[in-house]
Amino acid sequence: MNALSKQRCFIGLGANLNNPMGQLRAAISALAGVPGSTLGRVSSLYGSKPMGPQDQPDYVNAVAELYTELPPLQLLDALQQIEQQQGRVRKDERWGPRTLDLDLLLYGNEQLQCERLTVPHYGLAEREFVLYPLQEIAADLQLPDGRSIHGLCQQVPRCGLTVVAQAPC
Ligand code: A4P
Ligand code: MG
Repeated sequence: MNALSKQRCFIGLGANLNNPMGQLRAAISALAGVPGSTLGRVSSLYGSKPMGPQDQPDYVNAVAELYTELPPLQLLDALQQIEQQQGRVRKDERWGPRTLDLDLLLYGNEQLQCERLTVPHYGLAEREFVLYPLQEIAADLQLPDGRSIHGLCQQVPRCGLTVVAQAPC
């Protein structure tokens, strides 16, 4: 399979435990090593207020572009393996603190729904900590349903989102 047949994907990164900026930097290095894949642009690192329970530290978020020949579930496996390598413990509390969360935001222009995977990611269009980093690295992007990243950013306030480290980190 040649480079032209790779799918353009976007991965959302988030962390709020155990040196979150270091977690994101390590995860970006790990993404560069995913088999059959090439890392593209990486956004700045953004500080964000926690969505969900408020009694947890602020998050650091970013978005990375990845060109891959892996099919969607194999890419999800690779992302979950990186989460595990960086000490991710899945707890029952929804939206609780974590060392590293990797969400598959977009897989080409595909819309996928199965037990393990929903793409586009269900929270993409509402989350400032996803939309603004995505806009930074893909300003002309359109979602599979035709909505533009530019239009979505106009609808979602920044809610205190700030750049804490410039790209590439
Ligand atoms: N899954 C389905 N679709 C996807 C997808 N597109 N990408 C499944 C990744 N995984 C997907 O995920 C649960 C299951 O979702 C996976 O096993 C996979 O098969 P998880 O990572 O184990 O659980 P989670 O992340 O705790 O749940 P959830 O609902 O995905 O949480 P989110 O949406 O990831 O939100 N506040 C700030 N400021 N920044 C953040 O990054 N993140 C969260 C977690 C909460 N608050 C936050 C942030
Ligand atoms: Mg997640």
